[in-house]
Amino acid sequence: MKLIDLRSDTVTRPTQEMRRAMFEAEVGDDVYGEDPTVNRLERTAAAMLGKEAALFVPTGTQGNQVAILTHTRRGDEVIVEAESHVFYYEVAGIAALAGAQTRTVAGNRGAMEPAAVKAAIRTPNVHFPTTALVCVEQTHNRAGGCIVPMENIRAVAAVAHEAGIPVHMDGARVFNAAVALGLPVSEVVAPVDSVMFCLSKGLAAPVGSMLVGSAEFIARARRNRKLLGGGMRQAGVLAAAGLVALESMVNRLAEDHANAQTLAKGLLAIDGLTVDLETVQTNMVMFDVLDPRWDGELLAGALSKAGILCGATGPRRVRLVTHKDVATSDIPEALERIAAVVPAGPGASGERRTY
Ligand code: TLP
Repeated sequence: MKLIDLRSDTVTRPTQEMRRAMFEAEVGDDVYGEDPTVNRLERTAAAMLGKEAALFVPTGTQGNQVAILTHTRRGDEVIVEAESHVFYYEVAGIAALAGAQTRTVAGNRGAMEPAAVKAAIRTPNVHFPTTALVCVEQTHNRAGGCIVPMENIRAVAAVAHEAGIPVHMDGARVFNAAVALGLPVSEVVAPVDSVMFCLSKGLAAPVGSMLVGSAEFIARARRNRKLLGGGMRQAGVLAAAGLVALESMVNRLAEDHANAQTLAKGLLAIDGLTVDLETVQTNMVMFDVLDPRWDGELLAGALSKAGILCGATGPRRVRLVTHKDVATSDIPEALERIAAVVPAGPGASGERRTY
């Protein structure tokens, strides 16, 4: 049985072109600033995003945490959306690494009300922490890959900037947003001060993310990357794949978005499942199981046994992610298998799967 891996776009494997570029990469010691391929990747990323400088980091999590560490001091407060990756999935790094406290603001499909962000900003008071940073996420993972509207990001950034507070964007999938919006990525990130984006998700590089911002910010971030153990040496072998990702893998994200649409519409036609089609905007599909015999983890476990790898993201919710290693022709096959599993019920094995 062919496995159709819809767990995440993180599972994408490097292309032949990436492997060739990695094999041929010119390298040096990047901690000394001497790796020409890393330097080229950092210049390319900064130019594409319209910011002054960039830093190559091993993971998206480290990129976000380096950014937060660089923007804050111990005892500061960081405003985060309540379902954001930096808050939900980064092992409490904001507390454990930056020593900062989080203040969550509820979002609507990832979008925080600017008025709620304004209300959450601390005024000077001997009792209060200092609000040092506002974080936004684009696209929003737990909202199902929704695009946070540009006017919302602009309004949230305006509220923060009026109070002299910088804004960091977790843009792990910001290129998905740019492609779906038909905008240059520089425009999507223009309102914010720093951005982390991943090379290793839909763009299919094997490893790596970028942190982008002002030259002064990136110089300080470089020290914090070293502090967190992210100063890599001949990292050009990895950066080479990242350059191919930026040069040749961005436009094809539209195929993943089209596949997600087909998948979502097919799921909606299966009895016992529901999907809010309005939330299917990029390469993710979140569906809910209504059939009371199932819950999200049980269904994700049964689907995975049927060769549709996926995970639960809520009590009744399963996430499917399209990416370059899922072909358009895999979608009808996936739907057929899902349509066979759901009416059959969970059976005895009771295997559970989150992600
Ligand atoms: N997300 C992963 C899991 O960690 C949940 C996934 O499969 O979606 N920001 C966002 C919005 C992300 O979705 C992720 C990864 C990261 C940051 C972290 O990136 P990595 O995995 O490179 O540390």
